[in-house]
Amino acid sequence: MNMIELSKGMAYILRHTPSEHGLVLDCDGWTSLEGLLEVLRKKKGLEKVQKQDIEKMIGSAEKKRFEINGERIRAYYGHSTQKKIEKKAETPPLFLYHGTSHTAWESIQKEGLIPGKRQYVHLASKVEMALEVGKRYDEKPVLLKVNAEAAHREGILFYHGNDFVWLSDVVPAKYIEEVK
Ligand code: HQG
Repeated sequence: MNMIELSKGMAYILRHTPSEHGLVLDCDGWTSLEGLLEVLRKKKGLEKVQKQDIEKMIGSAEKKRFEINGERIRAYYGHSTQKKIEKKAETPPLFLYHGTSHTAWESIQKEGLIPGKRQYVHLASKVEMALEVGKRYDEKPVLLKVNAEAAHREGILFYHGNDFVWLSDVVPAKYIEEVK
């Protein structure tokens, strides 16, 4: 079984299209693991997928994207569903990073980082990770450094995605600088 296909299929369903697939997410993003397996089994190449395959994929993935708890499963971050996933606000590290394109940077300087289609802005606690995200848009991405401590102190909320991904609502431009 192709683990990348499995991970991508799960991300698409759990982050963006649960209801189109007959799944209901609760306010923390949890849904039925058995329900998800039934949906995945309709996809080419995933007809025989079992809970163990998902566990193996999660265990071997470089990035923690999903979490299983008993008979339930959820995506840690990335959601674009209408009903907002509730996150508990937490104290962020001093600085967080974001990799993006030069075009996006032009408007980020004016309006700050905005969630766009997703429910939250996604930030990385590690430079390398932000650069990797940015490379999806630009061979030489713009690396942005967010003064998370100052933003947090002045009332901007930050939430935990996974160990390396932090989430936020709009981050005003005054807390963001380009790392050259
Ligand atoms: C940009 C991956 C114009 C923003 C990663 C980004 C991440 C603006 C794009 C997760 C803007 C949104 C999410 C503004 C922000 N004007 N553009 N004011 N503010 N943008 O895909 O952060 O591998 O929704 O810079 O690791 O790229 O899938 O967000 O370029 O954690 O698990 O709008 O996806 O995780 O793009 O990536 P996205 P993202 P996975």
